[in-house]
Amino acid sequence: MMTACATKKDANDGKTIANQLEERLASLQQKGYMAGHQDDPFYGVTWEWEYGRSDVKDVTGDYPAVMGFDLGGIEKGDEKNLDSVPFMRIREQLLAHVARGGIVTLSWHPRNPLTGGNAWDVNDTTVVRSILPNGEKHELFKTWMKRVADFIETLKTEEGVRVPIIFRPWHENNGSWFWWGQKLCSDEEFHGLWNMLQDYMNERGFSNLLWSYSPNLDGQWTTERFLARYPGDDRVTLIGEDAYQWGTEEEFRTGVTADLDFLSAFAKEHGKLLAMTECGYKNMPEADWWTRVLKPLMDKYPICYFLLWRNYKKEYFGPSPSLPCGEDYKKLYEAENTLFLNDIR
Ligand code: BMA
Repeated sequence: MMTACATKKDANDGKTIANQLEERLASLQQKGYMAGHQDDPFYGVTWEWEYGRSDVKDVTGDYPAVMGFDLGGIEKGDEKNLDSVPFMRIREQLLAHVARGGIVTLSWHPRNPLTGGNAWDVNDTTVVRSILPNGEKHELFKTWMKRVADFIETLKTEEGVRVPIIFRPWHENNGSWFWWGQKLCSDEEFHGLWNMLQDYMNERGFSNLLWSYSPNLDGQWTTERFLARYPGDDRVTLIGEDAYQWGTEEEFRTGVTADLDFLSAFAKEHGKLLAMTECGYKNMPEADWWTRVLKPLMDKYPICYFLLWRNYKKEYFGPSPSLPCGEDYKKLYEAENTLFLNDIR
């Protein structure tokens, strides 16, 4: 079991818990790629808050290998996150997944620290500047980072050992729909933002965090453009692609192919892991999309995992036995190169 392993290795070889997670991801990647799902153990297309339940498990008989959770709201001291999931429940289910040998990832959609709006409040382009040192909201943002850190601090095994976590802040930053997005800050401000959070987390001693840099589906990367906001080889372990099909299938295929051609070459050259850190097709209009569109794309690249976004009844990205796409997802499950919980522990 991974918990015991992580516990033992904590003081082993000078390797941090994040180093060990990196090695585990690299070695699992040799076997295939892991299936992931956001908010998997909390609710599904037809149910909510049932312990032990998971739409992925209902469809395949197994849990996804990777589970994703979001910290949005923790910065304000809220009891529930932006999608109404109690943080106590996140802690409990994140630790349960690690204990059964699974892998976990955290994202954070913090509110807008300048306007008080949500993460998608993009009317003001001085938000990032305002929270950097000397900015009018710097002190406020320090308390936000502290609350995130205080929560992460509690993510420990029963033996008191910090658990390995893929941490993916400031994602989709090449788009302009979050207050940390492309048009909302300069390259320099974005680096300041990334470094401020990472340096603070490092000061807090979180060597269990594996940092993922995950821009959105772009389709037009050049090295110059990518490097302009890339935090740096010393700051990133995994390069992610967040990619949804919003338009046509052809656009999705072309864009993802261009991105993964670029990102996989970059990752190889820089010794980084690669993953589809968010993906899907909202409310699955085409029952065979996973095996017909997504899988053939992913098969061409050395990705560690793909994370489908949450299954909320009005807005779902994963499978459910109640949906036609459930059958297709089963085929994904049965494929040799897709890994679920039982394949990785
Ligand atoms: C978005 C949607 C929102 C949700 C947000 C954070 O993609 O699913 O409903 O609040 O992610 O999870």
